[in-house]
Amino acid sequence: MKKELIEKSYQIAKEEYAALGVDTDKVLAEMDKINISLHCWQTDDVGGFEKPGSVLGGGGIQATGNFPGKAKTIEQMRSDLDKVMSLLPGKQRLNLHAIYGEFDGKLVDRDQIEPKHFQGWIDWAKKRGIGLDFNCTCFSHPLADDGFTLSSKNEKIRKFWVEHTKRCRAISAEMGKQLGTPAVHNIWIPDGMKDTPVDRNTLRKQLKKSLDEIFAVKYPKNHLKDSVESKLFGIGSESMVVGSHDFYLGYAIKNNILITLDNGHFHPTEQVGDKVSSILHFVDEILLHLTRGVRWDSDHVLTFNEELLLITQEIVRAKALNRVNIGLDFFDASLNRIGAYVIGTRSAQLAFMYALLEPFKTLVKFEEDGKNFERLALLELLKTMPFGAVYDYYCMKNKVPVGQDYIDEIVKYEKEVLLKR
Ligand code: RNT
Ligand code: ZN
Repeated sequence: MKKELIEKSYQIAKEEYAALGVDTDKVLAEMDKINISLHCWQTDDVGGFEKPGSVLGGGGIQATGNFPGKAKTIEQMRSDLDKVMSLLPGKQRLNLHAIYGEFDGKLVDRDQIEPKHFQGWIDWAKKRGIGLDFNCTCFSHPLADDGFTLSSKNEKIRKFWVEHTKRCRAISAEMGKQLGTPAVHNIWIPDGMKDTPVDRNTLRKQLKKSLDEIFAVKYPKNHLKDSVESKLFGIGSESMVVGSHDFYLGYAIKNNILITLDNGHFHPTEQVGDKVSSILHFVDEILLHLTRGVRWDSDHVLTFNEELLLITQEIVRAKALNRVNIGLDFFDASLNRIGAYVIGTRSAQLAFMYALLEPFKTLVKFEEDGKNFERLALLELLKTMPFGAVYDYYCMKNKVPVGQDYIDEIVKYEKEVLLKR
């Protein structure tokens, strides 16, 4: 797109927003504080590097499709991530799973991993001046095959996963320490039952016991932030998930840790956006897993839709941006994975920008005065305001492709790199 056109469009947008009392330059400055943590698993369908050709196994999460070009080595993954970041304005973080260590062709089981297996990633992040986040991987493993990990009644299995998760926290703390920005460590486990259970209680007691053992080790807050992620149901855990929302919300509040809100993990009529202003009264921070569920927790590529918007609007309206850690969680193997990555991350940025461009004071005044018509009318009018021009200008300022120019870049990368793998 032409520079002059982008600037001209921005000037018009700036004036239009100013008429509503919104300062677009201030919004652009705010946008720089929105650091989205890129989920590394979009590059390889949650495969990881434990052994050559690792694939996602069990756990009720699925990547479907076989688009060519999936990252098969750490080098390929890093090249993909650099490409993605070169097409995004602002600064990102990287979110790793434990299966993405540098194991040098040796089989290092999950209860044996150490910070040294992630030193390469720490150095990589340091070079780019970005932070890292981390996740224990309690799936795609023989000891997760019977459907229970941290809630297992089998002591050998439970202990194995406790050890794994403890090590993951140690690795996260090391990342945070070396990089000077706390790593968020997220715990998600697949544990649940396909058919009607009769002893939910003991399973939840086991999970609580495991978490207590895991969190008994303390780390400085500026190195590590702990978070727990619930789920309503998964494939194979339709009747009960041990780590439900009630369970983890209670645990997070009582133990002063973070709660992860994955918007694919609730009943479709439940709105994660509505939860923000409830939960933030009781926990210091939350971690988001932004995704798009189509009929179920399908982890489709994030798009700029009303569900996402409500989440970003409620965070901005509550002035809680500094208490929200933004993560993404989608993995689609049916289209160019790098393209999918950029679409989803740009959609998230756009949704935050849209929320920041809202004339909040005016809308609240309407609400307080009982002017419901005026409130709804303005909310509708905002949908056709030129926020795209503001985002384009933001991209230009950050020297990344504007508008459809990023499509050409992805197509080129597909031809020159992805299709040659
Ligand atoms: C699964 C959870 C979890 C995973 C990632 C790979 O339903 O959303 O966050 O998607 O850890
Ligand atoms: Zn998630």
